[in-house]
Amino acid sequence: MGLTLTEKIIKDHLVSGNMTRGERIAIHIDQTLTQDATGTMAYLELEALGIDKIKTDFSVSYVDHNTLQSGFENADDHAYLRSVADKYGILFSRAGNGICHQVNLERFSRPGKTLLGSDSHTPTCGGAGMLAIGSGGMDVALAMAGEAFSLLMPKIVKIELKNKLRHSVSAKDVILKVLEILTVKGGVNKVIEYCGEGVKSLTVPERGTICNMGAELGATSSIFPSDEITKEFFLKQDRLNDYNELYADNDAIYDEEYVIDLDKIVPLAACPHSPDNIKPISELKGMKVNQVLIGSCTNSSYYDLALVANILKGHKVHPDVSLGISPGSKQVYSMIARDGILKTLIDSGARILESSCGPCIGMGQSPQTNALSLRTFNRNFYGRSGTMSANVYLVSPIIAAMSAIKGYITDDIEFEEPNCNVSFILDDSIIYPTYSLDVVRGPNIKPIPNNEPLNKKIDKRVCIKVGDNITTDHIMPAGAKVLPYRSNIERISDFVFYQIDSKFKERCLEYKGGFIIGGANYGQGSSREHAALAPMYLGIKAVIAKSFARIHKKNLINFGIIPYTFLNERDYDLVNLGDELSFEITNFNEVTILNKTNNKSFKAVSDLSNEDIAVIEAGGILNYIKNKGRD
Ligand code: MIC
Ligand code: SF4
Repeated sequence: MGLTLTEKIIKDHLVSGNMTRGERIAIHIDQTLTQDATGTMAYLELEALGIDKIKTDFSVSYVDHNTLQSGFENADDHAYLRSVADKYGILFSRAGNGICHQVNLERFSRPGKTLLGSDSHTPTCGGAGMLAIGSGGMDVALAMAGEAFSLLMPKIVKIELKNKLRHSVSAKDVILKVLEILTVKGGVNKVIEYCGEGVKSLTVPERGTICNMGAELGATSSIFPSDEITKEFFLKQDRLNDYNELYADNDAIYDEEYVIDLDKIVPLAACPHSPDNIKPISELKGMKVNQVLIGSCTNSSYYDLALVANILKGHKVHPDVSLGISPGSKQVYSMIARDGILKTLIDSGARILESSCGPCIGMGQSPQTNALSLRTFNRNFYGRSGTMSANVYLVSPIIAAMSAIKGYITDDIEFEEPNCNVSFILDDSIIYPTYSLDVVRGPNIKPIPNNEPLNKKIDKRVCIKVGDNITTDHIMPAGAKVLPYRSNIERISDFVFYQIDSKFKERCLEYKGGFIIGGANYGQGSSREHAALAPMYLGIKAVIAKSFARIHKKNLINFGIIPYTFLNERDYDLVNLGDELSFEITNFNEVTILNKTNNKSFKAVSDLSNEDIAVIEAGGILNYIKNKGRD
């Protein structure tokens, strides 16, 4: 029987379990990546594991998120990351070198290898035939320490691409189309594999765009075959040695199959406040635009910016629009400078930003009150831009550039396809380890708070009840006010849920901890483990939801919070804010919970493995490892 791309890679990396869909497996991780906003925690966890140096082929620590330094905190984080990388043998991509996923795709991706990253958009490297998975920092720390990564053997979805994209339609529209079909819940515990004739017309960065936003489907990963196009990319990156060919077998078996005709795709937008709220641009034409932002790990390649320059050439940005552009990497930045593209962008009146995540994570560039902001990014969650009244639409760089000129949403400016057959500039800012620095710890870098072992008799109150598709941005917001505290859990816990319920922390303190009640797909979005760690710090014992997003569920377990689902979804209606819930755990995977406030009972279930249970009983993975003793 033939194998899919995913199965081929998993087979080569399988440490335990067998490749039956839905079964628990563990795989060997070849490479890891972290970024600064999740990295400080990941490296504090790595330090707590007590190893001498990392055991992966290599690991890279990026600084790209918290580069707006409006106090000492972020700069202290950078210094900590640089020193800890040196101590453990990790490559350090300093601030200015670019956004982790763009740089990793350019410089470190390898077809057929596994990559675990403490960022949900890690699957971007699937554009070069890697099995790249996002996770919490703890899982990345464990992978660096040589532990296998455990996951459910994913279902595998085949998306066959036919024909070619038309002029004015781009890779971004392809993934928006997939989001329209599968929705933000459609990819949970699945890998999306792309194949077919249409794949050949997409460059590696375009494939990267499609895999990147697979995160918005909730998918474990997304992957393209490694073919002649991939080879060409590796040749230009002077990394031909890292290339190998990789295709799925013709008789491979998939769990779901879709065919998308690229020729039929039209320019699309994801409307507020969800990446799967898709409408064609033709329905949005004429809406007045206040801000346009081009960049992020989704759309910041040389090709994207060359395209934008070809549209902006000879035009000025509309007086009512603020256009910001961030190149994805130092490589892209220096190439657009060399080729005159940067000058065209500057001449148009665009504001050129640092090569980092910037506005995508709310680090600056919050739009004006009630703004319509067009972004080439991947997330338009409520409040993520930093302006609660703003409406963010996600579009391709083509639509973004055209609308910046006109001041309203449009798709009808003539432009020529850019010539992207140019040489790459390979001078990156990676610092190689010397194993000689002492770890530098500024005053804002606090130890990871400890959790108590679980008391199996739980009688506590509901601290918050939320609806469907709650993101980790709702739970633990980002932005310039909050991100400086990513290495200080006590301080960051002030902000848990604060944009949707400013009394949450107060209630947790009053009730001495308790429960979160969630709807479907609870914890979608970012991999930030702070969305589990800070609630743990506030005494949350269990989240009872209709269903969970993959990464967040694992993060809850890692920090000793039980992820329960309602056996009957309608029992969600039996619980309200402030209710007192009581249960005793005899069988972890099924409990009867008594709601003492209305005297009604309901069942909650979980699919925890024996190891997950032991981790939760210990009060989290760090206690579990401490108790067990590292081999
Ligand atoms: C994001 O896009 O939300 C982030 C910021 O990159 C996160 C990681 C984080 O919260 O630090 C992600 O996607 O995992
Ligand atoms: Fe950075 Fe935005 Fe990409 Fe997250 S989605 S890694 S914040 S650019």
